Amino acid sequence: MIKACLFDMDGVIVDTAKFHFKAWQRLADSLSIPFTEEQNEELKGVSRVESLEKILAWGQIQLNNAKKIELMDLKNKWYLDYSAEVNAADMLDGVPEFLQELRENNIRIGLGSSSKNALMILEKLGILHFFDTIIDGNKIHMSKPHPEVFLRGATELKLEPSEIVVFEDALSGVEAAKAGGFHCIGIGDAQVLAAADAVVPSMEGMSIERMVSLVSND
Ligand code: B16
Ligand code: MG
Repeated sequence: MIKACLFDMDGVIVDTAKFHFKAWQRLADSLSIPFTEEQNEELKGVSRVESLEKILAWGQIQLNNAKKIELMDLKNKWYLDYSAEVNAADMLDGVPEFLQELRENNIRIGLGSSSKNALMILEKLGILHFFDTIIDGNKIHMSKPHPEVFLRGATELKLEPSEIVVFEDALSGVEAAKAGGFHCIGIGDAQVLAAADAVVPSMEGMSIERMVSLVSND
């Protein structure tokens, strides 16, 4: 019996993943570190600090903490510039209708995002009121693939992971959901997200009936 859904934000609810990519790419360029879309896949769902550490490791660059903080602030400033105009029209296809259907059927809704900007983005989208709980990068200590973000969501909803479906676009997030004992539907590339119970290309056409049928065999 599915009683709640936990949504990742970047790449599931809204296409802000492209702004994270653009901002990290700009930062990598400024450090003359080559940075591909394939490498970016490894940053999805990963915290800001761990993302920077990975990029610096790829470029074999070592920096002190003060410089790392400066670079993270710069990346976040660029991310905020790129996402400044985000509004309801930027929500990924199928998301508003699915949130509405969940609400009408008393299936609870939570956010499980690594982003420290999640609240601000949900506000811009005008969908804050749908959420019974919001767990974001400000509330967790361990980044995905650690299951903390989703386990905290389950605790706040007072439900077991087996009663919850996680929607994720990142391999780190799918791994986090499965490590926590949740059902998980991957949004995106079936090869990248093979660890999910089922993978669909997008949220378009998502419904309670479809969700239940996708996770019914795991
Ligand atoms: P911030 P999600 C994640 O959000 C992004 O996928 C990841 O690319 C980003 O580095 C991370 O949030 C931290 O974001 O810099 O805004 O705190 O996919 O878990 O919703
Ligand atoms: Mg994501």
